[in-house]
Amino acid sequence: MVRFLTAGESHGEKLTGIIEGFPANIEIDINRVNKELTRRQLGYGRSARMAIEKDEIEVLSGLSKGKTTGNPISFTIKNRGRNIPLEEVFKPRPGHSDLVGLIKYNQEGARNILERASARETATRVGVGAFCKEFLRVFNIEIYSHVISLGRSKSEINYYNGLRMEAFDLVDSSPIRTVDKNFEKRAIGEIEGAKLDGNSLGGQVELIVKNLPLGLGSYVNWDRKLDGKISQSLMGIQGIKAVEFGQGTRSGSIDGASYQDEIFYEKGRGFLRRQNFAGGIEGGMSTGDDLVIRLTMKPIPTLKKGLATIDINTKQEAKTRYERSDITAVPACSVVAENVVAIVLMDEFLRVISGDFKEEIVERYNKYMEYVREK
Ligand code: EPS
Repeated sequence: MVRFLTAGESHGEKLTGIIEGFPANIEIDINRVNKELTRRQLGYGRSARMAIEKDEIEVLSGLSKGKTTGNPISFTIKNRGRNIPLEEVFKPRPGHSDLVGLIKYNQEGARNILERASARETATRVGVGAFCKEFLRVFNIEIYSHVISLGRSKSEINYYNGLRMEAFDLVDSSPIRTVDKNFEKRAIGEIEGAKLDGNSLGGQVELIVKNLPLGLGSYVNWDRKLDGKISQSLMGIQGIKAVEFGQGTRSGSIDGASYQDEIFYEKGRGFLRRQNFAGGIEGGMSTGDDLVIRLTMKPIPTLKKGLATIDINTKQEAKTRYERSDITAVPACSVVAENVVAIVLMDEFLRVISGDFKEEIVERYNKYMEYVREK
């Protein structure tokens, strides 16, 4: 339904995104799209590169008078931080794509590999996702994210423990994207420590999606399951090592009677659950409850203190080279995750409630929601 492609290199001239399958007549607020790009650039512990970049969309096609036309949307984002000497890289960094990439593509060094493997590319995917968020807004579908652990520091507050959605207004102004001030202080301390040590940190992000209609995805074949599709999009973010839904990895240690979200019915409200351990997905389909997703990012592989590697020309032991890097990108990953999930949700929405232009989709959505309520 919705296809997209990104192109561009971390220190190339521009990044490019193309989206196809976007219905016509959807209002696009470019300021809001650009705000997503700015949100991705924030966060404590990012590199000096973020002070150089000021990511902004330049739309080349697909919009007219602030609305989509049904034509493919194409846009670019300028790379301002491209004027550094781009030396060839002969000492591959463990944990990055350097070594495997240069062998796989038969390159003399890792430069061409890291230019594309870089998480700079996520600026483009956030651009694509930001357009999709504009579509989801029409149906009141909201995507929230916050950081729930960073390094060894863990937040006391998560979806299953004390989170109040009203508090989310504060997440964007927190340097590590949390409402838990105590955790924020500990995490910043840990980032400072890693900085002094020339080290880096990973962490965990929690995503919550509100007002998703029941029935996106399907159980009928493995490749139509909503959780599978969301997982692939999240695993596609650089550095992600785990994705889980609802109680996720804790599910195996909760007994069956406590674990299942039992079914109740109230006149006027329809079917309902009193807990949401499944995280809003049963049988690969959205239940209509909140979608609850967690993802884990490994620590950044570019370290000031260096790591053991081998010079690919001399085959001698060496230390990795360092210019600049993020100490952590977990807060940025939180924003990236919101936007890549928006792409999948829009696509899956259109598979259930389709249409070529806004007005017909809205009409079909209203009918579908009425059917679900009355079933
Ligand atoms: C990245 C390395 C750093 C990060 C970059 C991702 O860039 P540079 O090599 O220019 O210092 O800042 O992230 C971004 C530029 C961005 O926009 O997120 C890497 O190797 O993955």
